[in-house]
Amino acid sequence: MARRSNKNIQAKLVLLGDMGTGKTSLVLRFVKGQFSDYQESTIGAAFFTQVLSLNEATIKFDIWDTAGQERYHSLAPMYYRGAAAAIVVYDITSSDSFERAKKWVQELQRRGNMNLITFLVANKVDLEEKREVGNEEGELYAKENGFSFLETSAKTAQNVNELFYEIAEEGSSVAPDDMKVNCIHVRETEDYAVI
Ligand SMILES: Nc1nc2c(ncn2[C@@H]2O[C@H](COP(=O)(O)OP(=O)(O)O)[C@@H](O)[C@H]2O)c(=O)[nH]1
Ligand SMILES: [Mg+2]
Repeated sequence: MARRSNKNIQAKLVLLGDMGTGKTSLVLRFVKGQFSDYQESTIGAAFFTQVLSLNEATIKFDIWDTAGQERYHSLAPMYYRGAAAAIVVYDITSSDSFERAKKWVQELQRRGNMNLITFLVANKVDLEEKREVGNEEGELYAKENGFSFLETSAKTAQNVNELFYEIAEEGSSVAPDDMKVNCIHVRETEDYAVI
């Protein structure tokens, strides 16, 4: 029986959510293993890449970290259109940021691609004493809307690698077999399949 060769997959990933929820911090924790209490606000959007190796595939993430301010809202479709995965982030110490995350979830459901791998992420769990949004509240909302859910801390690194590994696992499982999935191009092994 022919052995399936190791797959190379390229996946566009977008982070959405209110300003200050920790989107940039999550990306920097994942890409560089760093955290700063004085992270500068993102202007427009920032771009990062990171490669993850799984047993069955190597995934290159093209990560678009958006700014989150309302004035950049009209640019968002440019980032989530054609994306393989979207992470909607809120801050557990801010109910407002949870409300804003719900708006992003609704927007993705209306306008995102049907096969988008979607995560609702409750960040800053290290600030338990300031929590305004309960774990169950986030989890239930995610479940009702077909999103995966994780609580994270960019500060302590809790669940940050897990988040990206889960996305990579999901991405690699859809990449080879379902050619109908939007934006997948499986090419020769040296190239990356774009999902
Ligand atoms: N305590 C704590 N602070 C965080 C965490 N993630 C981000 N921050 C802080 O929250 C602020 C906003 O983070 P930033 O990554 O710029 O948010 P963004 O606007 O969503 O990109 C910064 O001061 C970060 O240091 C976290 O997990 N825990
Ligand atoms: Mg930012």
